[in-house]
Amino acid sequence: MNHQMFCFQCEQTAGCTGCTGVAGVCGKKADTALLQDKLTEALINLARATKGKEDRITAETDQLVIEGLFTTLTNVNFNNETITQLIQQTEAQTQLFDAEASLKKHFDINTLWSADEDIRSLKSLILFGIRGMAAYAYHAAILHYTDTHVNKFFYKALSAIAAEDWGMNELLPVVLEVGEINLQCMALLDRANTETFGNPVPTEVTLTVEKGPFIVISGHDLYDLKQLLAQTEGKGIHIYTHGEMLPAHAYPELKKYKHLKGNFGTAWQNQQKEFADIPAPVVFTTNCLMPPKASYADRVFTTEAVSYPEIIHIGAEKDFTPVIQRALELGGYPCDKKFTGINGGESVMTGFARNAILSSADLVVDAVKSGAIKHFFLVAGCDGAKPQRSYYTQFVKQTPADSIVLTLACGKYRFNDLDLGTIGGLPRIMDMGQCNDAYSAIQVAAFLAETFQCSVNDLPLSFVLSWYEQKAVCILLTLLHLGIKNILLGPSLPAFISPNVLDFLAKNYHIAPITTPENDLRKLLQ
Ligand code: SF4
Ligand code: SF3
Repeated sequence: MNHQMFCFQCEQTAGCTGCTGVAGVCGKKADTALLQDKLTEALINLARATKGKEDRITAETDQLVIEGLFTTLTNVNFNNETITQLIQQTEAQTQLFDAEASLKKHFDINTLWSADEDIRSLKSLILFGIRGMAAYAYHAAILHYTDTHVNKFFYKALSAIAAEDWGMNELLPVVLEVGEINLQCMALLDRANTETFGNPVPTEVTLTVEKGPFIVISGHDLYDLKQLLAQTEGKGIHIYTHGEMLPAHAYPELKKYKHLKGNFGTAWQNQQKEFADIPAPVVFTTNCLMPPKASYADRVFTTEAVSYPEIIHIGAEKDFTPVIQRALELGGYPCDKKFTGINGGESVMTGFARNAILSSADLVVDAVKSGAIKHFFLVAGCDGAKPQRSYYTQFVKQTPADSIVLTLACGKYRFNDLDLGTIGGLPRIMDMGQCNDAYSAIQVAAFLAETFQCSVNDLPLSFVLSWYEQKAVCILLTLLHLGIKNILLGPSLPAFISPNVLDFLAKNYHIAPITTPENDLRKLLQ
């Protein structure tokens, strides 16, 4: 492999095969990609060095592994300086377990990229899956929720990537175990979020921005939003969510802040256009950060694992003063400014997480029994730039009037501003939250299966998923671990799935690519 870089971990990878030139489609430059590879190698070496010395692993070691993995997720960190620091810290930790580690043969990630395609495929599923899971573990840890099972598994999975003589038989169980442990990790984050901020309640969120200074906050980290809300209270600054932060409006401990006003913009891939001329700063707490254009780079701030060269980073002390000052300087719009979603809607609903839906369980069950609800669709996952993604808008528009669309993650911006009406008081589109709230969807599916005494696969419930980055990979593995069949996946299949692995998934789980909304709906409603 003589490429300047090699990365194929996300859906927009060049030519649907791999980013290999001077920069990836996401804007990650070759030198940054090489440093991320080096960080991954260092994490694998650390995991191997802990073997037999697990009792010496500390909270600091766990945190480093989690942060290191999260840092290499798509659209998180473009900063060579912070990645280099993480490599150094990881190497120093490795020395604590194995002083001679530097003398021994290091794992070389190129052996992974150039391995037999099925081995490369399975090991990539493990690596990308744990990168996604690490993001969830990171958010939970910020709220002081950790799980030893989850943390231990990172070392096992990292070591599996380096296992030299492992074939399909050894690697496949680890792939499914990523899904199993990710379910525990999403449960942990669900507990962290709901015990800290309360159970989400259905909430209408306006897309209009009121006049005056405001701050836009993006990403998945609710703790960051809470700090920002507390620090801006009474300062005449309004707060608007963006992207995956939208479901924050539904949490009682966040919605109680009157200056948490609404949601700005749509999904991540539109940020370079949507942020170009806003008179306000934007804070990125996680993915998806795109390289900021010069037109708005001086208004962007990062925090936690997110970083970009020359962009101001808010450190662990969470002092948002520079953001607040920028908001006051910029001053916001002179009068209220109306925005709409991609279908022209002026507001969106969120907050239909497990607790909200299950507390209306009687309504749901009665509507199913009476035939008022004949089908559920989970149309969920990431958004992205490919034009084929309009499939998801068309699909939702064409779902029959006696069906419910459950959704989560940023792919919902394709249709969450549509008004599809209600069934027996329940809105036909219900936003369950962020990607990690796939946990809520799993709980609701399990409840329905128990109520109707059948398996989830026998419910009138179809999974129509969209993927972009590695969180979607770990969630998909969780669904496979749960034995969920007949998932439709788009807009295209991952480049790292080899034909044999795809064949295995198709035979055992009947997973298939999306086709057209008309075809797929016909098939799913049969
Ligand atoms: Fe390419 Fe995606 Fe990797 Fe970026 S993260 S370099 S777009 S495969
Ligand atoms: Fe979106 Fe980046 Fe995946 Fe959490 S914000 S779902 S793409």
